[in-house]
Amino acid sequence: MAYDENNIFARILRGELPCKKVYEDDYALAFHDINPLMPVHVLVIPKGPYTNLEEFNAGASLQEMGGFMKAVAECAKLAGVDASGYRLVANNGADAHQEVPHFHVHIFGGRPILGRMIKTEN
Ligand code: DGP
Repeated sequence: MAYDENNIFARILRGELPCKKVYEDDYALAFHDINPLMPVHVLVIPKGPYTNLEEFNAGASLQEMGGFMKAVAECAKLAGVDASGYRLVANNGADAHQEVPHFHVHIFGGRPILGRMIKTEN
């Protein structure tokens, strides 16, 4: 799939749309989700133009990939959930209902998550 240069996260990266920034470095930008589902709900996005994990895996250097994971860990620390725990989610592709076509990881935390892994229908 061709990367959509005008997706919302691309526009946030270019500074065309505002965000509540949590963290930024050479590899990643992190900001609060506009529609938080938990007390802590942070989105971490790589800076490169990758629609999903497949494109990230195919196109990003190991430095970019490693830098991105380091940023996720740093954001959990900055959000104050590194000790209490948190859940990482990456909705990847149509079956996972990925809405924004720029690869991203959700950090959910700030209270105990009800239940364990969600068992979906069938
Ligand atoms: P998903 O692609 O399904 O993993 O979810 C995308 C998430 O992005 C969703 O939780 C809402 C969030 N989101 C959508 N538009 C914006 C926006 O303009 N600003 C921020 N901060 N979050 C957004």
